[in-house]
This record gives sequence, structure tokens and C-alpha cells, in this order.
Amino acid sequence: MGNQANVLIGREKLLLSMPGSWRIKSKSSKPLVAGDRIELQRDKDTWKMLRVLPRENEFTRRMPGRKNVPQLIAANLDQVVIIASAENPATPNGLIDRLLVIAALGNVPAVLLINKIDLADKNRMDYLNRIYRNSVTDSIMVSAKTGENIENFRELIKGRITLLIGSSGVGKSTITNRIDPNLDLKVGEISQATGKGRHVTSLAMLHPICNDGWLIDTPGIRECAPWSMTKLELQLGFQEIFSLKERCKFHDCLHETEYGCAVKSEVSAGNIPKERYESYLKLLNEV
Ligand SMILES: Nc1nc2c(ncn2[C@@H]2O[C@H](COP(=O)(O)OP(=O)(O)OP(=O)(O)O)[C@@H](O)[C@H]2O)c(=O)[nH]1
Ligand SMILES: [Mg+2]
Ligand SMILES: [Zn+2]
Repeated sequence: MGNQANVLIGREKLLLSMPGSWRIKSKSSKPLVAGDRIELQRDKDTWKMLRVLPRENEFTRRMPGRKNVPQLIAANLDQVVIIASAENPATPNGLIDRLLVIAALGNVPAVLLINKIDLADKNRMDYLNRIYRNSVTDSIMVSAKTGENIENFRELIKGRITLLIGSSGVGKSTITNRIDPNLDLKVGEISQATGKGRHVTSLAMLHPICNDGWLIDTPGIRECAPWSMTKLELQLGFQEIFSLKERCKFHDCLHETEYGCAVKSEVSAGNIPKERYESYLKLLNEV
């Protein structure tokens, strides 16, 4: 899109030019992301962008293939809905865990949505429910194909700005189309050979929804790491671990090998899923 950006004025979408200086100022990163609020000046029939208002929160990952470069995906969000697919392709837990960390660090409330429940058996659903029950404030299981539970999703996004995130092929665009068929977003096939999606959506874009609310559909993510955090901050993305930290003997306990760690006892007792704890340790090692 180069120097232009789609700007919503009310519910009307206009393609406006960005001031040249914005691009020079931020060579490596994009000067504008989905969800940004812009101060505009009207000059008869044309609008001029004056400035980007300060961001209230943001969803930022590490730029793939780069070490210390952030990649801002969206800003000013009421929530992020992390979309995982129960089957075809089954989303790895590790990806869900990373996305939960990114949401927590950027101060964005996160909801977990499991799609394609029409393809999953009861064991798989019980498993996902057991692992994530205490990790998220809200979770929802739907089928964009059959429409099961989609009305609950519609309620969830009503009047809110929602970022949809997840790997390619999980059904982000299909869900968005279900909610508002007028959008008619392009949807892809899952490759029979690799079982993966094909990166159909190529741009993060904010769509006003016909009844009420806004959805940001995004391109599928392949890799994903939080871009900057301390070891202590990592816990913010693991609510079930974070909520126990007062009970550990040391206030700066990282729940690794420390003496008197409440988290480790809860894992041994089976009250924290082992998968989540191991995922936590893995990320701790990467910090
Ligand atoms: N069985 C089943 N298939 C689904 C469901 N939701 C989506 N699909 C299929 O999954 C494939 C990928 O869907 P998309 O909506 O393009 O996925 P996406 O997440 O937008 O993918 P990218 O844009 O590449 O990131 C399509 O063939 C959809 O028809 C579902 O609930 N059940
Ligand atoms: Mg898509
Ligand atoms: Zn501890």
C-alpha cells in the first residue's frame, strides 16, 4: 500500500496519503498499524493526517528472523482472540502459549478461541479445556463451518475492537466472514501435502462489522516470539503460575529450581498442567 492507508471516519473507509515524513522517521517499522487512531484535519473535501495518537496498548511480536526488532501488529485493542484450530491443522500448544505471553506484555486482554470443533473428537476437546481452563479469562469453542457457537462469538465481539491472531489455515477469515458475510474475505485451502494453511490473508486490516464492532483479520503467523521482556515478566502470560507467586518462599522465584516453590508443588500435585509448566520453562530459557 506504500504511502497510503485505509482510514475509517465513522464507518466510512477512505484511502488517505500518509505524510512523507512519517515514513522517513520509521524506516524499519511501519508508521501506522491496524487500530491506530489518527488526528485528521479537514480541508474542504480532503483529509490530512496530522499525527498518530498515543497507543493505549499494543500487540507486538519480535520481527521474524531479527533479534531485537519489534514488529507491531495492532494497537488500541479491547481484546485479542487467539484462534487455534482443534484439527487440520491442530495448533501446537506452544504457539498458543507464546501468543498469551505477547498479549499479556502488551496489556491486551486475551480470549482463546478453538475453531473447527466439527473435526475434533471429545478427547481432544477435553484435553484443550483441561490445559487452558485456568490460563485465560475466557475461552470459546466454535465451528466456523457449521456455525456452532458462532452466536456466542458474536456476543463476545459486540461493540469491541478485536484482533484475530493465529497461524495460517486456522480459520480467521472464515470466522470473520461468518460474522459479516458482506466482507467476503478470501479464504484458503489447507494443503493436503503439508496439512498447513497457505497464507491467504496478506495484510492486517480493521473491518467494521455490520451489527456492531470491529474485527482485525491478520495474515497467519509462522513464528512468534515476544520481543522484549524480563524473566519475571514472562509469568504474566501464565496466569495459573502468576497467581501462585505469593505462595513461593522467594518473592522473585522463577519457579525453576528454587527451594520452597509453590508452583512446582502444584505441578507435581497435578493442579497445573505439566504441558503449561514445561512451556513456561522453555520460554524462560529463551529470555
Ligand atoms: N472443517 C472446518 N473447516 C474450516 C473451519 N473454519 C475454516 N475452515 C477451513 O479452513 C481453511 C482455512 O481457512 P481461512 O479462513 O482461510 O484461514 P485463515 O486463518 O484466514 O488463514 P490465513 O489467511 O492464511 O492466515 C478453509 O478451507 C476453510 O474452509 C471449521 O470450523 N471447520
Ligand atoms: Mg485469512
Ligand atoms: Zn516458585
